Amino acid sequence: MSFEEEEFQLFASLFRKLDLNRDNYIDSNDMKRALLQLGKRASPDTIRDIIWEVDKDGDGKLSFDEIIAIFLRVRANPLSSEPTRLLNILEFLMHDTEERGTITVEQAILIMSRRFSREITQADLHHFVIDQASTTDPAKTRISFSEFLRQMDIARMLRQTCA
Ligand SMILES: [Ca+2]
Ligand SMILES: [Ca+2]
Repeated sequence: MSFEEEEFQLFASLFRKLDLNRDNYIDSNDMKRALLQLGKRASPDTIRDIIWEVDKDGDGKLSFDEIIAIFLRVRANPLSSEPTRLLNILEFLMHDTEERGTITVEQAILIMSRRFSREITQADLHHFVIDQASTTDPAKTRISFSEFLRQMDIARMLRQTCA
């Protein structure tokens, strides 16, 4: 499993950014705001669930260590049934540095390649909803979080059929 220094730094700085009340935890409020940046209005139950899935010590909030732990578990075994809702949110936000609620197709491809330890080739791109990506510049075409989630599902299926 690879965990690149650059990713670790990005995670650390995103964690600091999301931790609005600076208590070194991501709690429901922090998560609510993160989701709003993605254009998602989640119910309190949904937010609690997303946290609960990876809240190892059960205190209802996420420490940096708990987040890194789930990241490493998913990276080690990307096709397992480990929860990925939180990671999808965080990895998207890591690249949405201007807080626009979108990332570029190129960034999405990078996330998918890292998640599934598989290079997403130009030939794969036609499987994705982003048909225009193969014809326009992937560095300039931007996608929403919902679109990103759809593509992560497709990338996972592609990986499964090749595994
Ligand atoms: Ca906090
Ligand atoms: Ca916790």
